[in-house]
Amino acid sequence: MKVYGLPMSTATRSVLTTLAEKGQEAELVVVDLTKGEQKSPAYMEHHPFGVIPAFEDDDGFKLYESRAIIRYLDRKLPGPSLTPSDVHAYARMEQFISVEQCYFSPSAMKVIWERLFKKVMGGGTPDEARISEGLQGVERVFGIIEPVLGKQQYLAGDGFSLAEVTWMPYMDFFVAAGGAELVGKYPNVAAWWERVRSRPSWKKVTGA
Ligand SMILES: N[C@@H](CCC(=O)N[C@@H](CS)C(=O)NCC(=O)O)C(=O)O
Repeated sequence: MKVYGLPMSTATRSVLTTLAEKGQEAELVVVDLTKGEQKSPAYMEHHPFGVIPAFEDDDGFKLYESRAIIRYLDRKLPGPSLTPSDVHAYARMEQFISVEQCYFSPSAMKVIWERLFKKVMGGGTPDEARISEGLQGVERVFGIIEPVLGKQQYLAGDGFSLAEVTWMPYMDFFVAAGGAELVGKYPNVAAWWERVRSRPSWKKVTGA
């Protein structure tokens, strides 16, 4: 199996975390975003939208979009299932993957981009209005998941699932971008984050 991406990329990290949870390895083919390699014709054979990650299975099957790749890997590979069998827990998992994609990550990324990535990419000084917009969005999301995580250990129920896999990369960068104080205001979210970030899979992926 081959994963085309970068170890620091959020979406690549979801794929690598899924592989680690399943106890599997893939070859990581580095696509250097700083050199614009994601837009090269050779890479766009793997991902027509020119972003990372992309995946290629041993039988030549190609797939792009991290959330599709993680569902495929979970379904196909041996190892513990990251998709609940209970129909309600399954629906909750899908709900919280959607919450991550539609509400959490877009807000968290405003803070992450302005405070962490903008400088590295030579994009100028942080835009405080955008940061505050991002923080408000994250606060709204945390306010919604706080009571959920007061009743259960994980987003879908009592087991770690693909929902966590999609949230973890953005949570990690959000905390690194000064979001720890906000996380600390939500005790159940903070306890959940401690629980998931201490997993061996996450340590392996982040080198922590
Ligand atoms: N929806 C895509 C998003 C992929 C994405 O935005 N990747 C970023 C890195 S995490 C990227 O390649 N950015 C470079 C670019 O936009 O040119 C997925 O989940 O796979």
